[in-house]
Amino acid sequence: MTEYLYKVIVIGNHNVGKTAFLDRYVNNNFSGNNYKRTLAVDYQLKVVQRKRCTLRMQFWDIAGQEHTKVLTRNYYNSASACIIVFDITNKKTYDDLKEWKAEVDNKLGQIPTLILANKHDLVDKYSTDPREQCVDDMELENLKSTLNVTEVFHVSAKTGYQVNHSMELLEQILMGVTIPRCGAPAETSQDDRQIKVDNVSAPSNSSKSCCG
Ligand SMILES: Nc1nc2c(ncn2[C@@H]2O[C@H](COP(=O)(O)OP(=O)(O)O)[C@@H](O)[C@H]2O)c(=O)[nH]1
Ligand SMILES: [Mg+2]
Repeated sequence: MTEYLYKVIVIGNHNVGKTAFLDRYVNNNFSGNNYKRTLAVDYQLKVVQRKRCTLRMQFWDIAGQEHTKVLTRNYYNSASACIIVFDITNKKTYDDLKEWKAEVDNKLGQIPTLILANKHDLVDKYSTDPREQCVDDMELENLKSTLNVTEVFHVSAKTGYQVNHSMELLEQILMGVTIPRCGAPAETSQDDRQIKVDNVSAPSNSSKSCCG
């Protein structure tokens, strides 16, 4: 059974829910206000079993304070994909998205990137006390072209809303099932970014699934 290891960086301002989102996806857990401030970088590993291979995704979760915005090249090195998280109720975290994206482009060039508008539960129309959404859905949709990202999702780490759905797209991108809008793996050095754990040859073309 072939195993593939991918590095995925998770960035965005402090307090938007990066650690909580990963906790929901990897452990199906949400710890409310008990998340400790991420100090530098935390790691989470998600293993997905497919018919013919195992996909290991190593998530690099950063602190995200303003002063850590300019991260070292080491943090970005050989990342296969990127997730940028913001808080749908906090305009500043939305406005800062373009800086985060520019930082990724600057360090890595175009790689598949998902934007997650987290804390959807707070603006959900079914919420008893809904808060205002800091950006409308049309503008969010436009981010795909204005920031040149692969996809944008509303998510909630708290309720789990669209967490698995958004991460299924990431899994498909990493396995080469879906050719992302930008940074097509076959054209960039995806093979360098895809660390194969056993000695079976790597798929040569990312437009086909490596895992079947
Ligand atoms: N209501 C709500 N709160 C959330 C959600 N995700 C995270 N939080 C809260 O937001 C705060 C910051 O979360 P954390 O994951 O530490 O943010 P990080 O600094 O980006 O890693 C915590 O109090 C979480 O409980 C969410 O989807 N909904
Ligand atoms: Mg954190």
